[in-house]
This record gives sequence, C-alpha cells and structure tokens, in this order.
Amino acid sequence: MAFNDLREFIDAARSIGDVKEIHGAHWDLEIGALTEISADRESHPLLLFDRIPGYPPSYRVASNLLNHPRRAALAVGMPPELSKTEMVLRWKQLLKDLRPIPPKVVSDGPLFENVRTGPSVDMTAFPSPRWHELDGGRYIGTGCCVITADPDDPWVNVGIYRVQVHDRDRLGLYISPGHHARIMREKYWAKGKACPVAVTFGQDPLLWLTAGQSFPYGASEFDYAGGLRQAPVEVVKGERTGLPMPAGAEIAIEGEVPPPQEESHVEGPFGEWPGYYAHGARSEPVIRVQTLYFRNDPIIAGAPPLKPPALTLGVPIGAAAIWNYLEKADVPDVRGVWCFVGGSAAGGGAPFIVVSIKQRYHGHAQQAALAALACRAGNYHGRFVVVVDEDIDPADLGQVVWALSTRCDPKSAITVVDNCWSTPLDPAMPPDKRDAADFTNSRAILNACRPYAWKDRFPPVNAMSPELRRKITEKWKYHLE
Ligand SMILES: Cc1cc2nc3c(=O)[nH]c(=O)nc-3n(C[C@H](O)[C@H](O)[C@H](O)COP(=O)(O)O)c2cc1C
Ligand SMILES: [Mn+2]
Repeated sequence: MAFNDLREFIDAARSIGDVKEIHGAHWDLEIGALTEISADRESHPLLLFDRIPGYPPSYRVASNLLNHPRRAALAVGMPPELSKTEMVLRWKQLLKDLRPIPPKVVSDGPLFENVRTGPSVDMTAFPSPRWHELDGGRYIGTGCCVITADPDDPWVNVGIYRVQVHDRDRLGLYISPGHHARIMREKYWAKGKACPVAVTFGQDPLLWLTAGQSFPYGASEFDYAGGLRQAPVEVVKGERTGLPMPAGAEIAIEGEVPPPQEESHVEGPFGEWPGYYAHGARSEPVIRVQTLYFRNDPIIAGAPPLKPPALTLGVPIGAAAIWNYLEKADVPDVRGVWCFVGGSAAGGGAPFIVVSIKQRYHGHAQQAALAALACRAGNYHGRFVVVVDEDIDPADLGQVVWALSTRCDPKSAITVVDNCWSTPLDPAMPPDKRDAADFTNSRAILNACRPYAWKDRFPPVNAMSPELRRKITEKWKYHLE
C-alpha cells in the first residue's frame, strides 16, 4: 500500500483512530507546545491544526506524523505493534532488499493548483509555526524535503534540512557539514553560480522518511523511496529549475541559494534533535524563492525535533543500517543493535549505540564496536558504543546499564577514539573548537561483555533458568494472576 501524498496518509491514520484535529491554536508556540504535550501522552495522535488565527481556514499544519512507531509502521506498510527487536529485523531486511525505482515524471499534479512567481511569491502566507520558546523565528520546513542536483554529474538528492521563513521571498536553510546538498551547493558556488533548489513542505511521509536517511553520494533518495513503496514516486518538473518535485506535494518552492558572500542571513536558534539549541543563531545561506506552488487547502508537514527521549522518527533505521554494515564488515554473531537518543535515521546521528554479540574470539567485541563506529550510520554525531553479550537485550536500557555496571571494568574496557565526524549541533562541542570550525569529537567504546579471556570463570547470573520459570509459572499460575 503506497501513499501518494500527505492527505492519503492522514486519512489512513484517521481510519485507525490516530488523528486529532485541533481548531484555533496559534502558530506562535501553541501548535509547538500542543505537539510536544501530545507526544508525551500514551495515545500520541497525529495532530491536524486548522483555523489558525490570522490565516485562511483550511491552511493547515500536521504534526506528530512519524514520531510514533505505530504511524512509522503505517507509512511503510508494516504491522503496527511490533517489538523493538522485530522492528530492527524488519528494517534490516527492508534496507537489504531495497531496489531503487526511479521516479515517474508526470506533466501535471495537484501541486500546480496555485502558482505564484516574482512579486506575488509570499512565503508569509502560510501558518508556519514558531515551535519552541527560544526559536529565533518561524520554520515552514521541518517535515520538508530539500531537492538539489549535482552540477557535474546529474543526479538528484533529497534531504531533510530545516527551513526558516525570513520574509516573503527569502528562506533560511541550515545544512550540516558533510550532508549532500551542502556538497552540491559548494560545487555550484565554486563555479561562481547560485545553487538551484526545490523544497516541498508536505508530501508522502515515506519520501520524507527516506530523505532523512543517508544513502551514498550519487544515490537518489527518490529512487529509494520508490523502492520502499514498491512504485515510482510521481514527480512534476519545476518550471524554473527542472528539478523534480512530488506531484502531490502540499506546498513547494523553486529558487536558488547564492554564495554566502553574496547573500546570507541570521538563521536560528532552533531547538535541535539532541535536545538543545547548540548551533545558536548564525549567518547561514538563504534561498531566494522564485516560484511558489501550493495545493488548495495546503497542509504544512511539521516535525519539530523534541527533547529526547521523545523520538523524531519512530523507526530504528539507524540500528538496522549499522547491523547490516556489521555483517558487511564480517563481524560474526551479532544478535541485536539498538540506538538510544537519535538513530532513527541511517546517518542522522547516533550518539548511543548498543551492539549485542555472542563472543567468539579475543577482540571480537572491540571489532564490533570499531565497525559500528566506522560506518556512516554509526559515525556521524556519535559518542558512545556499548557492546554487550547475547543475553542482554540491546533495546532494554535497564539491561544495558546492568551489563555496564557488572561486566565493564572502566580502566581496561573503555577505549577512546578521537577526531571523529561530529557537527555544530553537538551540544558538548567546546567553544574554541566551534569557533575554529573543528567539528570533530571523541568516542568511547564501552566493552560491557564478560571479559573474553576469563569468561568461563565469570560468575553465573542468579536469575532463574527459562525452564524453571516455565515450570513454576505453570504450577503456580493461579497465584500469579
Ligand atoms: C526530522 C529531521 C530533521 C533534520 N534536520 C536537519 C537539518 O536541519 N539540517 C541537516 O543538515 N540535517 C538534518 N537532518 C538530518 C539529515 O536529513 C540526514 O542526515 C540525511 O541523511 C541527510 O541527507 P543527505 O545524506 O542526502 O545529505 C534532519 C533529519 C530529520 C529526520
Ligand atoms: Mn543523499
């Protein structure tokens, strides 16, 4: 089952009782606060905001789209109530089997219902929220897809990079170092040209989910989204840039990003996914909007980062991608992988990775940790890699802490690796490194496995055996109910 646009997805969520409509909430903090409060609740519905003060009725904002595992499963057609381990295994297989399907170009689509160019472009016409109290402005782009092409080698990238509204035809765009659109725009700038860009603000959540994943440079997220939905994404070509945009997008723009020395603007601060405002307010490139497209009754897809442990995306793709890489790197007997704080995107940042292995030889645990650290999904914005034995469920924080507390000797079982790929969003980046634009940090490998050399002399665990549990539960079942 593939969704063609955001509306079809919202309808599907509604049909499983997962949508709450809220009328009258203000774009300034109320939508953001309601999103945060709702995400804390057990029910955690998708929120659809309408009748936003100061805007035409039916100019809407949808939030809490994929930050609950139930709706992330819906987006990709998985059963809604899987255990964490099952989810990782399913995603692992999905990523392995993923065969790219290129998008299909169509000549028309609902996106073209309204077209504005030149002086009639007005980005302030939409109810873009100010999400968090210390945000420096209004963000139309949180649940957005930023579409760019390589000037030398024609392929199209789609990434999630935040977009702030500066004024009628100027938007702010924040892209972290190393991300593909940043590499592309630098290539244009090196040629003395502005970088053409298209951005959609509301689309099939599966495309958006794919845009938040790291695929190799040269591989289009459009093709991978097609592979995941098992049907091509239908796109229209932008009149100005020729860039493809999903035909059913809610709102889209075409424009250009000039070299920063030609024009830039203060961007941020913005409440970021690690739970801080680390990047602060800085001068960043802008998008000069040339053409604006929107559907009748447009819906902005809102996905503000919320302070962990709240999720940005309710999917363990980072863990699944790390596990696939461990297999490629020939690390045997991996029994599970999980990421706490982040890890919902392969390459979107994984500061706390846990790998569970059945130890086979000396140094096996260290090999697993180094491989997890080395792959793109585990390298960017990392901090800790914990390796545990096979009796520990890596997704159960209590078990992981118990293993660390009882099997890890800090002096001998912790290794620090320095000069790794971090980001300005790292809240613990020291001010001097930040000022020097040295966005690297160190990592700690915590080996919480029984020491391999004397593992057979490690004391046994005092919990009952599964057989005894079964026997006693059966015999005493009336007392245990
Ligand atoms: C909800 C969400 C918001 C994100 N916001 C940003 C952002 O503002 N800037 C950024 O550089 N990366 C952001 N990311 C991470 C990138 O989208 C992610 O690393 C992706 O792999 C980048 O695509 P690329 O590999 O094609 O550059 C965000 C990810 C998610 C899931
Ligand atoms: Mn990419």
